[in-house]
Amino acid sequence: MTHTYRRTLVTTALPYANGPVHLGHLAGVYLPADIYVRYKRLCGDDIIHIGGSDEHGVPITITADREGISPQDVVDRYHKMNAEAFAKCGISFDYYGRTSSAVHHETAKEFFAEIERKGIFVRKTEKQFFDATAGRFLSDRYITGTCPVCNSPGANGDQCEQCGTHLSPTELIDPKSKLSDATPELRETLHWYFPLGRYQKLLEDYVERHSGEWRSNVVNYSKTWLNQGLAERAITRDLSWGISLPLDSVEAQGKVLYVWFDAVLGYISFTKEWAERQGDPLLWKRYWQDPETRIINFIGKDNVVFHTLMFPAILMAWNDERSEGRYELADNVPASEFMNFEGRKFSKSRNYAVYLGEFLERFPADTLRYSIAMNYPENKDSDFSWVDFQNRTNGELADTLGNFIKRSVDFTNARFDAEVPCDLSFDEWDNLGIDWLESFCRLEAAYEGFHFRDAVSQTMDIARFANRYLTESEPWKVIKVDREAAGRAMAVSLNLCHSLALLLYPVLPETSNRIWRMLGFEGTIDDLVEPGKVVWRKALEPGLKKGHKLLGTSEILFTKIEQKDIEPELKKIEALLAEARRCEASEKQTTTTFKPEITIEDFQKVDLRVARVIGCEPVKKAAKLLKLKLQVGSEERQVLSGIAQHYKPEEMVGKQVVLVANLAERTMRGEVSQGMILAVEGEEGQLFILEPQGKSINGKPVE
Ligand code: B3M
Ligand code: ZN
Repeated sequence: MTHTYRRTLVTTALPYANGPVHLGHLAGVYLPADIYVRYKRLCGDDIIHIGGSDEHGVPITITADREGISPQDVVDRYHKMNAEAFAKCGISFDYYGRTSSAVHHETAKEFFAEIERKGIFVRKTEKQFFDATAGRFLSDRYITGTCPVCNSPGANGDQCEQCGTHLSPTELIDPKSKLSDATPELRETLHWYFPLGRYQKLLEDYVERHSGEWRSNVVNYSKTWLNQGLAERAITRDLSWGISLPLDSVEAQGKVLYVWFDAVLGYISFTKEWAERQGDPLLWKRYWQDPETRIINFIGKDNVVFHTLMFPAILMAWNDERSEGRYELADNVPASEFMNFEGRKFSKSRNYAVYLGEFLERFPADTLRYSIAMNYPENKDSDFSWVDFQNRTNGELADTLGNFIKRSVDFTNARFDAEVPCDLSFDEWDNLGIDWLESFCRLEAAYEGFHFRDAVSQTMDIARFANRYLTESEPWKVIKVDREAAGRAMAVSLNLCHSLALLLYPVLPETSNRIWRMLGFEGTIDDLVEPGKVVWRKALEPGLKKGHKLLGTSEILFTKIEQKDIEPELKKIEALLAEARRCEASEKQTTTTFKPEITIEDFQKVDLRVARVIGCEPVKKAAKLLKLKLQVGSEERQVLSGIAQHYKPEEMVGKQVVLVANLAERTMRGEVSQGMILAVEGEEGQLFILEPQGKSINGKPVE
């Protein structure tokens, strides 16, 4: 990037305030953003970090219904809990807002009204399920029924968790309202749609312009959507919780903005609230409406298209026909992959998670920040495990870093009267064995490229070097014969402590401040940062002069984690894993008992035939489905089968399969399926289709 910016605005995805944030959230979004922001602050950049709670949306009303409390109670509880956990973890937001605030409601309404005024929205009447008992329209998540693809009960109106197929509620077999258990009826309702297609070209240019710089996952997700052609998306819902439409008309009553339409605008509202708090209410405009500001949205991979397509499209609609007050689009959208936990995906619904707040009650924030940074899921999913956490804390933090700092400070306190014994020349510093300039360039490149694991491990290499230096110089022996040489070794060591305090600040802020204090500085490193002041580069030089007074005492920076400390955690994991497995097993309904007995006549009702696959293609928006064209004797059939994760379309063509030929025809995803093919499920959920062997058996019955 050749462009230089005057200031940077960092935003982090707004977690739903319907549950505590867990380590997966921290790893993917908040810690990397905080590391970046702290680094830039040390560089003297004008940078702010804006985040907050997403307090609308169906997940919140579902939690409220389940617990028998109001949605407001839910968001009050989790907003507070998450804000506190982040603070305890050292995530240094400049502002942490909430989308239930008045400023946010106004901002979102203003956007809606402006786009409505320009006539950009499309209105459409559609049929939607209505629960007559509860007197409410039902959003997708409020409807449950049997999955039309895999037949498992308890599928949601938007997706079957069992086979993963995305559904619309009308596709469910025997739909029921989750509110009352009543069978919902279809009623007409009017909704506002945002025509994303109107901005197709502009969005293509936007993504293309950044495709060399953005992460490939971000570019790929965005392009997949663009290549399919952007459709209209409903941005209103029939719900009582959310931001009501700023319209007086009867049709607008009882409707709220779709949560994603309002949530992304939260970044703007919260910047306004921050500006207000700075005593300069218009300051927010400099961060959103000035091309000289660099905007970076840190998110997880599941939020990509909302940030690279939908949010920009909303801003484009606002900017339409405007010469002033135009919003700038994000310059980068670093999306992480997922961090798993002990080899499995975090799952809130299964309670398979370690929550941030709870973790920090047991272990210090910096040890967590370090372990997570070293497992940052930058390009691929990573894993957090207790043993890895223990090893890194004990080995890298306690034995290497902590040990080095304490030995340096203690020996100086004891033998040199807590004073830096001598000055170091630049030559001496440069000849230590670290190429400072080169290291700095590499570190800076790592931070600027969002390669946080690299940045932190390079920093740790310097700590390792320092620890080795002290051990090998043996000042405790040398001092007996050559006090000056020992003093020189201590001056080097203390200056390395000074550099490390600064270099570690982005990832280990609390530790850095503690080192800073032991080195005899008043205040903290946080106090040093201010826009325009370059603190970062001070780490390049020997910053402690002869006679500089240390604090005179020392502290242990990291306590080792004993086996007994993590034993309960390991036990808990075992229990959670067992529970998750039980859940899965019962969901899969794998029974060792057989189905009830049938007669031969019953069996003969099923017409099984050998068929050959003569064509096969994927099905749009159904990640698990393949559409098969089958030759069955003289007849051709079309069958949809949930095997897309296990077989490629091209490898299916030519295979002989067993077809249930007299199954009633069914429509899913707008495609008819005339029968089903037989398959068996393997131990890890993989599917094997049955492939009868033999020549000239096509169309023959299987008996
Ligand atoms: N709350 C979804 C999520 O937490 C959503 C993010 C909003 S970012 C504006 O994954
Ligand atoms: Zn299913």
